[in-house]
Amino acid sequence: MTITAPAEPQTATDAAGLPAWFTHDRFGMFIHWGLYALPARHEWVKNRERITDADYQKYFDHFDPDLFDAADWARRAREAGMKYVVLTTKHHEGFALWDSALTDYKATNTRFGRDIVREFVDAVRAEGLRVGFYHSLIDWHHPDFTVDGVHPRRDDGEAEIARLNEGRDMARYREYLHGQVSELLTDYGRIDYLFYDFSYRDNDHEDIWGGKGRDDWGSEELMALTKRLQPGIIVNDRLDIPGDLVTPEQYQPDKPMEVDGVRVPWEACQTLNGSWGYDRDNLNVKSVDLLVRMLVDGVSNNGNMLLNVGPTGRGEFDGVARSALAGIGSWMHQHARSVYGAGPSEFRAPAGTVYTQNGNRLYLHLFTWPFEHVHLPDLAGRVAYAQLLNDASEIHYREIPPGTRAQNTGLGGQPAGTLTLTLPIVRPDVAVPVVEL
Ligand code: H79
Repeated sequence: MTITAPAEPQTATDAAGLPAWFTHDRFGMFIHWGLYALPARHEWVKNRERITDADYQKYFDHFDPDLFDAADWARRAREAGMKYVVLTTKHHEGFALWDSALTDYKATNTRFGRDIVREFVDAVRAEGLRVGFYHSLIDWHHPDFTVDGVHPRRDDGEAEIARLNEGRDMARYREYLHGQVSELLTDYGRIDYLFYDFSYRDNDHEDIWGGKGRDDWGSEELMALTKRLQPGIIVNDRLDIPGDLVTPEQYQPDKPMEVDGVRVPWEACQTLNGSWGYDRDNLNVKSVDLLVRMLVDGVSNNGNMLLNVGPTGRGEFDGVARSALAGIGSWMHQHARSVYGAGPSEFRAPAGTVYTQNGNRLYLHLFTWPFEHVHLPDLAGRVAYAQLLNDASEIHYREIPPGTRAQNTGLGGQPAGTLTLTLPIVRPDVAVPVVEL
């Protein structure tokens, strides 16, 4: 087995104590790939459609992604402006994308026969990007993973659950879970990020709905193991114990997130069409404009965006994903400065706009394009120069100095302290125009 050279160590931490790259880089790629790419109708298909192991076996038998090219994935991530890439090493279906010694249910035992995780980490590092793993806590394949409920709810439910769980033993599953994580964090060089998914125990309503949580996963031990094998790794918050960041899913926070009144790093994971796995017939796709707005809106609220791609059963990004990534990349090419290293601003942005700030640079993102003027409260006397970011063309502005009495300035009676930009009539032809101040 070849041991891949670790990426250069990164020890600098940000205010939250996180490796600083994470809140600096802001934008990553999520990749959901597994046997569910073949049915091509959502990664939860086995559960949703109650597909038995025997019936699901055909996807294992026919898994042969001949067009898989990790270098192509990594290059498209970099060209989109993404700085880290997170791959599903195992999703809930239980299929391992690497050559795990602890199971036969793995990519290397399919017709395809290759260690996908190995090719992935090598390719991602070769593009200068950070390596992240997603690992499912849930496992619908493992014989020791206990059943939580029966569907539909029925009177003999308790007895049926007991019958289904005969011979199942979560202690043995825990050992398997920790063992597989050890393999992933030992054999693939430096890993920068780990996304565990997910706990669904309602600790406040155990009597109504138990579900699985920290005791089932052995979360404290698993977290300690993770940090011991990979010092400096960033771990998410889905082990039912606190993590290094919080991970809203397909949800866009509208303000900086806090835990116990303290601002915390967060990352919104988002899909292109609502599905994580490749979903052929789901064309409910977010536009490039919307995706860029989601990214900068997140940064303005101190968050990252982890944008998902679900490669096809042949191993490629489909046309929908490619064009979305290319569109975002062309915006990032000119506007990355308003994203990398940027965060919330103390200033109040006018309606329909979003600020991000990096040091003394303020970035005004215009989600709509006004007629000529945009009025920026409290900025009079504080701006040395203004330009459009896409082409560095100068933007003129007028100011009403703080303390000035209300007057007819020709600027619609704006309050003192307002700085008014004069924009060109024609909106720049970019997803979201940005003025740098
Ligand atoms: O991997 C992606 C999704 O497959 C996974 N997380 C992202 C990153 C995810 N899928 N669903 N969820 C997260 C939340 C779903 C919760 C529920 Fe349920 C599933 C509610 C009902 C079914 C689990 C089982 C919780 C309650 C019952």
